[in-house]
Amino acid sequence: MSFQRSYFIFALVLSLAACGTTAEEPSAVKSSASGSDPVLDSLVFYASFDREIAGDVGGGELKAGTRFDHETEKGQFVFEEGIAGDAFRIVPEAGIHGGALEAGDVLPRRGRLYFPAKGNLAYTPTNFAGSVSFWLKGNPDTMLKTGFSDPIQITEKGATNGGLWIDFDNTEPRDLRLGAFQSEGDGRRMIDQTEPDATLVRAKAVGFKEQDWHHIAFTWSNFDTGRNDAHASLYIDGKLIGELKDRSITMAWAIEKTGIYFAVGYIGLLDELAIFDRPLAADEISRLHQQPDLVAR
Ligand SMILES: [Ca+2]
Repeated sequence: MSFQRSYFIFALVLSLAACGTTAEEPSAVKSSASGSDPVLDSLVFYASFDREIAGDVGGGELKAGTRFDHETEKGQFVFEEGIAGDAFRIVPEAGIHGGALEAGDVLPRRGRLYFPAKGNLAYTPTNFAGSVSFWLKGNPDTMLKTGFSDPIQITEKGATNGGLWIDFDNTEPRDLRLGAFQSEGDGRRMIDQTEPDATLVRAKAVGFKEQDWHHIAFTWSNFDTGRNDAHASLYIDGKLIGELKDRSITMAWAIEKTGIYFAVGYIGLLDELAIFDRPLAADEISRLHQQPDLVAR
């Protein structure tokens, strides 16, 4: 180990010790890391929503688009450039850090915003892993207008046909769920989300209130291996809610057709969306919770 690296780890440990578990010094670790932070090094996509509905960092297309159901062809989609309508806007300084995306209404024809997944997600069809982190402010029990709402849904074909997502379900009060549903094909079947062993992690009656920000994160590994070794974890406000283990979960995405859909049917604020190329450790998820500006530029 080089002196430089030893010094960096020493400085990091000192910084972490100084920080404790409070959020009072949000930039302490980041400033000591100088770009060598393992969390920052794993970042593949980041949307601050500070100034525009677009990605700030990514290896693919950073502009957001809108997808609608085709008007007449069932199961077909229409992709449009840019943000359709006026349901979505950036509210300066309203975020957990800087500005935030405000979703004020739902779009017709199941319209939804997306970032293209290609280049913005470390997808490999033989062993897929990563993490997603973001913040929400809003009350799912009083503000949502649809049966289900997916703040994040990464998919090519649909939520339960190769879908990786966070949703609020249609129960009263609503649960927050992590879903990781295999795609149909090559001997795989679509799993219905009502099945008792559906690949879901559930935070029962999550109870978010209008005025409170909450940090949501999920990690996954060993997807698309073809073995029963997939793993996924859901965290809320830095706390591990639950895990999926020892399942076979295969997305089999055509990545150029896959979207990182966001604020789908959501009403409220969404901020600081970050995607990583590996399953972050629990202490790294905790850092993202404690330091909302950790990946900010
Ligand atoms: Ca922001």
